[in-house]
Amino acid sequence: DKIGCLFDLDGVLVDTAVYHYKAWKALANRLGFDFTEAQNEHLKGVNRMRSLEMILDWGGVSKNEEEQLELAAGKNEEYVEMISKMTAEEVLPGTLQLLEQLKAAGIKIALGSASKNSGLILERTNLAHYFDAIVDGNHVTASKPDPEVFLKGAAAIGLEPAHCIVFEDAQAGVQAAINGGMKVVGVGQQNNLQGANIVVKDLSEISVTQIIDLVNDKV
Ligand code: G16
Ligand code: MG
Repeated sequence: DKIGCLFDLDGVLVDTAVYHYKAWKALANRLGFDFTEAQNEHLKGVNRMRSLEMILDWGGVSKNEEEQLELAAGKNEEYVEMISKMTAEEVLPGTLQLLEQLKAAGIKIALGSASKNSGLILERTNLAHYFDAIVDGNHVTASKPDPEVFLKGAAAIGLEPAHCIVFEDAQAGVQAAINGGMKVVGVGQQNNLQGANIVVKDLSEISVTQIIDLVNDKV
């Protein structure tokens, strides 16, 4: 049977968390409070407006909806300026090899990201051509751990969720995959990836054979 791979973007294929962090920190500082890297961890996989709400909450600052939209737009402008300078060298270890091997094996590849900037990031890092489908923050309404982004990804490549495997670096994303009835490879550290079927440090640690076995329940 055909199988498909659904990739999260930030933290799995590239590390954009550092750019999100810089832009959010600048916003917090303008509002008169600080924002730490530990707090930034909690924003991984969380969409833009929800991230802003959490940051304002941590800073004890309240803003109305119009002000929130303006703040989010300002942060995004700064973030886009940074990611516009990204290069293919920022692709995380093992990514190209795995994507090449999946293509060669006839396995479908889709993106399942919360980001509304995924198109720009994939173009800048030369990854766009590997994808049979892209589902990102522009196509979904519910944030991870809701499975919407991955269910739409599976549908876009014409496969049942049970025939798909998700690659995620965030707990909310692992949960989204489980909620959608998919297998999950956690990328990063075990303690942030509860419920993942396998955890790897990066994509260099997983092979196409392991992926096929996992989807076929041989692991
Ligand atoms: C990414 C990041 C999140 C970010 C979200 C929305 O998700 O992990 O920190 O808040 O996208 O990004 P944007 O502001 O560009 O729409 P993922 O799902 O790729 O890990
Ligand atoms: Mg992520």
